[in-house]
Amino acid sequence: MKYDKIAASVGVAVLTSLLSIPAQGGDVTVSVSDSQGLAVADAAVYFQPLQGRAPKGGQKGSIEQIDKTFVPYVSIVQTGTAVSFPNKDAVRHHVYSFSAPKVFDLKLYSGTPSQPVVFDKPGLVALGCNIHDWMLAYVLVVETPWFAVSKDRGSAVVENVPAGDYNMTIWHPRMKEEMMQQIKVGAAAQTVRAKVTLSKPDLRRQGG
Ligand SMILES: [Cu+2]
Repeated sequence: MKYDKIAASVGVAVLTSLLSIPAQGGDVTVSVSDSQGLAVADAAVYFQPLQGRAPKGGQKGSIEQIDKTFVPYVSIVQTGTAVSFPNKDAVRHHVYSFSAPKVFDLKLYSGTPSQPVVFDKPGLVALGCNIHDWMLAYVLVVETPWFAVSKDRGSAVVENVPAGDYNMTIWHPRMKEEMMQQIKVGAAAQTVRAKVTLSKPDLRRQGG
């Protein structure tokens, strides 16, 4: 996905509208667009409650290598999540991270390494491959179970968010810094529109 013209300022506009039927925990759809109004995919969105603490979690995740590309490009997981790295290619990969929240090294392998990687500290982790320099992906590790990544049409659906006040944070590889906004979640499903400024280049390159 290409975004060619980028506004200089960090512009943020959030608009909330109530939509659907009341439920115990409402789904919150965050619709992410850039300064030109184009849908932004691969934006990681998470909600942290202003009162109380988010329940602990940590599930299982997976990041595949397909056609010498990490799929998905952006993942968001809760602290404690075990992520496996299935290699779907005929060539071997060597996946690593030098990022402080999780330094690891999965030496040259085919198939799926037997031990998943447990992301046990919050923060941003960049992934690379020693063999294929252009391979790049991100794992954002957060201390909340309420998160999602936006799809091609810019929508990130955060499911079953209990009513209350939250800090909503949005991060994208092309944003200079995270965007934070306080939002009120009601009993009903709702949609939040968020405008982000993509001022950094896309660092992904095509490989051979
Ligand atoms: Cu590789």
